[in-house]
Amino acid sequence: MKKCVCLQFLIPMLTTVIANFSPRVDYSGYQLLEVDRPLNSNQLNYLSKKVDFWSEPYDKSVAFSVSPLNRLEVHSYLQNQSFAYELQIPDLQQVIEDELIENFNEEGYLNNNHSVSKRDTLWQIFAESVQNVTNFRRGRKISAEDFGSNDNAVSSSQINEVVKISSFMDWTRYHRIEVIYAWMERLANEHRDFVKLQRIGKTAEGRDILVIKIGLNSSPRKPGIFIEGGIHAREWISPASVTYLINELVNNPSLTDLIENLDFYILPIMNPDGYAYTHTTDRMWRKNRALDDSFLTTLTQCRGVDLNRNWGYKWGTVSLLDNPQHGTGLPCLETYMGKGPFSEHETQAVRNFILAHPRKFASYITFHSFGSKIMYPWSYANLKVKDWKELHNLGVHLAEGIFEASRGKDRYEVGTASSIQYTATGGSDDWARGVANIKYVYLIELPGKGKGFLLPRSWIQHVGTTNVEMIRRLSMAILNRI
Ligand code: 0X9
Ligand code: ZN
Repeated sequence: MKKCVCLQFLIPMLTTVIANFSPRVDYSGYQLLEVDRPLNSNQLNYLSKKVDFWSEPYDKSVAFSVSPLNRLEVHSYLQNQSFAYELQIPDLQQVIEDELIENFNEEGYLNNNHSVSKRDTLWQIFAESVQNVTNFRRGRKISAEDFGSNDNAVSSSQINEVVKISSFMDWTRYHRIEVIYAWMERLANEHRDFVKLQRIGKTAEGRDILVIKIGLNSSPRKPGIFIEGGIHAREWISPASVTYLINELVNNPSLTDLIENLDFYILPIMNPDGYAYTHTTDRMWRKNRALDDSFLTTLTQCRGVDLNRNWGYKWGTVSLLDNPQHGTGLPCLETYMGKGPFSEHETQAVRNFILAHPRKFASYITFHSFGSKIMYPWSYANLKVKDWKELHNLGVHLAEGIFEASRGKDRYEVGTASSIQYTATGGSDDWARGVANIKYVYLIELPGKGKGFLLPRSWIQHVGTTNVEMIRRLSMAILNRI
């Protein structure tokens, strides 16, 4: 469960501001611990006041972070309760900073000599210029010559920036949204015959919500697959593996069959504001960054809606006494469901795109992290869809594909949310089945490898490859059944 014990977020924020006036949230001294068995209700009761759960407390193993304030107490409690537990990350801040430096460095633009705050400033300037260019040139070719010298809206040096920034894209590190967007722009321009970029909406902070369509001789008669990633900001492996998939579909000739027979609609970053915020300010942020006008939000000024609690199917069927992980009306918690169903730009954009689309999608896949799981509806309650056996068997077939492609390293569990994780309302998966009536709906929890949301970048290619195998199997199954 990724619920917020808000003090835990408030304290690092305040320490940061006081200590060095940096806007970044500081997780110095925070640890990631993992216990080897599920908690009983007393243990859960005690620990939920002291830690922030990163995984479901009733799971086979339970991961949580603990602040420097509660560290000693929690360690001795675990020892007294005879838990065998692992210290997975001794200092979150260290990992976050290493990750930041690595992500900046090899981009070659911001060299090693700059401090983090200097890099942030440089990046800001860079980002603005990318935004200008992409706003201006949507649908046009990225090359300085194409714009002509009398175009005042953007300068050729700005265009060169976009060309440059798009070339940073790879799968050895976690990239900023500007790099990913510039790369998507370039891809669409380089492969105009079968790749199309579409802006399906804008976020509260004005970022584009971008869907890339990949399909040869595309037509509504071909089955369509909709894939969404990055709905939760801190789950960085999701956009990384979804962009890996985009790259393979476009550039790997052995997948030509797939794009000849199916059309893929891929939204790699469903929560652009949240994703950007995890790079600039708080690595552990989950929600979007909206500030709604509900009474409680106005009172508390707490930002962000959990976009996976905001969809309009069985939205808000929770009570205040329920565990907040199901969805909550409290804006300061991490699973705030918003002031109403589809109150958010991001969920509206995807809903409108899917409902207005001339085709009926055969499949809807949403990528999250972490936990190595494949889940099919329903998620809002302990119920199954009527054709659940079919979804289950296909899920097992996908999990086997991942197992083989990972050479035995990754074993995914398959089931409904209530049987292998926890129930929650207002998820995109339930809406895709319940309202859009899409048959093959799966929510994938990618692996955390003991590090949870801070999966080291050295795993990106591994997860990317196993994921491609999963999507290949899914596509073949759909083609055989339709
Ligand atoms: O809580 C979630 O939204 C998902 N887990 S995550 O750790 N990535 O946040 C699981 C959602 C299961 N599906 C739904 N509840 N709809
Ligand atoms: Zn998630």
